[in-house]
Amino acid sequence: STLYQAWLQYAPIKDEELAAVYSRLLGTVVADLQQSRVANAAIQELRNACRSMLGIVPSITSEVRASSYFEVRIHAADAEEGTEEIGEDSMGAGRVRLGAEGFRLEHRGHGQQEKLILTGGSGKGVLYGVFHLLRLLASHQPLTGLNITEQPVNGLRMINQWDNADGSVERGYSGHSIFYENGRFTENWDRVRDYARLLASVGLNAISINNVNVHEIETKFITAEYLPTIAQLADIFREYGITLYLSINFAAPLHIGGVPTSDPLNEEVRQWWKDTADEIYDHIPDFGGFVVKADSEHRPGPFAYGRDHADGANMLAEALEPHGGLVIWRCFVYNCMQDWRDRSTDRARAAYDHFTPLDGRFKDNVLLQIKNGPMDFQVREPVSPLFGSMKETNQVLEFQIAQEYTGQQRHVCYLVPQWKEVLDFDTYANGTGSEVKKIVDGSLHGMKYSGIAAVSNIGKDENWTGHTLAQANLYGFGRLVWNPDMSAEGIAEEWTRLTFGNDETEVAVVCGMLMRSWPIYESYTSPLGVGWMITPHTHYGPDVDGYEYSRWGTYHFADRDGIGVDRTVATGTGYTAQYFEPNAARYDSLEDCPDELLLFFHHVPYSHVLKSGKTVIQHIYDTHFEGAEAAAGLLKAWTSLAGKVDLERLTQVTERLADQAEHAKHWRDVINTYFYRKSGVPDAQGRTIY
Ligand code: BDP
Repeated sequence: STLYQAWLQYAPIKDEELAAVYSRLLGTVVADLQQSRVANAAIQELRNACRSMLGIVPSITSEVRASSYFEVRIHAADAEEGTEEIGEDSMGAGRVRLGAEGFRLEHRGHGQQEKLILTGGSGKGVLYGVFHLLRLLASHQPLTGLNITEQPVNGLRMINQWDNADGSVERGYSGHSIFYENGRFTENWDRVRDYARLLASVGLNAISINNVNVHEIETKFITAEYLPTIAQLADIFREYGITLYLSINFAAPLHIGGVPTSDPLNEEVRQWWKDTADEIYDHIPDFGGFVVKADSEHRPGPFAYGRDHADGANMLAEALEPHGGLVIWRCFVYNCMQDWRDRSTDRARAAYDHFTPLDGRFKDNVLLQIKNGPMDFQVREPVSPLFGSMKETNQVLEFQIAQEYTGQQRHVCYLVPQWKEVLDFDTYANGTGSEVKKIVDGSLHGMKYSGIAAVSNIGKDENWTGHTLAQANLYGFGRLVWNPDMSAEGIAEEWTRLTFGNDETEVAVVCGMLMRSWPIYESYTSPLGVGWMITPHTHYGPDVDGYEYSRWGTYHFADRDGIGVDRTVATGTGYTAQYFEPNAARYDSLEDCPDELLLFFHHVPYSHVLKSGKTVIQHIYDTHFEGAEAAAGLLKAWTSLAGKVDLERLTQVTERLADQAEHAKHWRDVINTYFYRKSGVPDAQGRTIY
């Protein structure tokens, strides 16, 4: 169905002239694929796509017979290293080296004698090149004069599934897991394969298949009982260039290993992990490694034994090292049982306080995975000060595609613009030009391993993501990680064309909706960077004081006089000092702090005047009235597409947008009422607030 096909619709191309040009070029594929399974999967994709878009099935040959053809080859003899020089890059900026994951796509000749040449640095390069070509076809682009070389900017381009063996998905908003059901694997390999295709089509190359909170059954995934099945999964992903990882339970030796402890410095424990790693690699020779959530939100970890995170991570790294495996150690570590009367425990400070003293102590195959912000995937947060602050440690950025705090895929919230702000943020770690994107692509500090990971937003729902428009976030994540310099609009447009077709009105309407959606969501939820104000545990819907007096520590400190968290050095938690200058001074200063983050860093009276010229209280009222109206506007924009979008998707998205419009009013009323009653300040425009 159109829901299921997501952005791989391969809709028939009705423009006959264009279809003829494409068919002439792609009718014959001259291929030298060196038995690469990945490249062969790519060719299979090409054939299926051509059948669907052009009504032809390209023939595959090893020698040139037609006058026009598509030549596909793998260039680098040493594909692993990928050091072969193969020509000018797309910007004409001299010779470039084609890495193993890179490709070059080139059009030569004209008229009846033209050819298209795809060169991959390896089978994976071919795969990415074919998907690139298919994007061009589906968006009806000309191929004449094509001459591009592309390489992924980030090495690790990873998806984290938060799927549990019982079939539930932690923070999943799209139905149950596609991998598990009632404690077993679904063995719906077709669906898994289609997921692999979706991921590969946007260049993702790694997946961890179980929740970071590892429960009883998943703890045993690293044993002979489960490894044969997991090897089958790894095989499916391997065909699409995707490496499989597992989340592990730090206390596994104790729980399933028959060892009386999980102390990372204990010899028996270390040996157990080594033996376990050996066994895993017997089943999955190219196994990626472990994702670890330790000493976080009641998960076990090295702290129980008086050890630190470096001790814990290095023990696992040592076990994986002989096999080339990686340890991806998460930095989401904070005291979730803190006391709001003790400001020194500011949750925002925690990751930096825990990890920076360990810089230089981690083994080479350890990567620290850091959430984009210091809290937890809020609609607006500053960038985590950990980025750039550990110059001798591999760093991976973690985003959340699942919209846990941004409407849970019932509200539309296109997150690529938010992610871009993070990637473009200058940390000043090495002076001007030390953007987060240069830290996580490894270039700033010359790191061996680095990249970007994100929590997936897919499940068993027919359309994968619950809300069809939420597919744009999964698509956008992959594209952005491939090349962080792509624009959010450009990605939105690509996705829209591939997903809904090339009707210009439709493209403009859908892209416009996507681009407005994050600011709209922000405007009717928690204001000025303060975050939260959501229903505890479910994290859906407004509850201003839900976490205010809770030990989980996500406060806004609103009272009758003012609101905001004082994180300054002089009078607050001192969090601002975790940034490099000039960011530290900028955030610390009430005058210089950007409006959108004001309440994250400062506690101010409601009468405080923002840079916008409005008082804080009036800003709250205005944005909430405007936001609710704008949400209704999204519904209106969408319904204007009736007759253009197929009925299935039209109805489905209409329902969600109608829900969102209603829910936005609810948010508006709850937030405005709360602050009106707290502050007693009436709305300057005299609108009704209850
Ligand atoms: C929070 C989620 C929680 C996750 C945790 C994590 O609410 O379910 O387990 O992050 O990242 O956002 O470990």
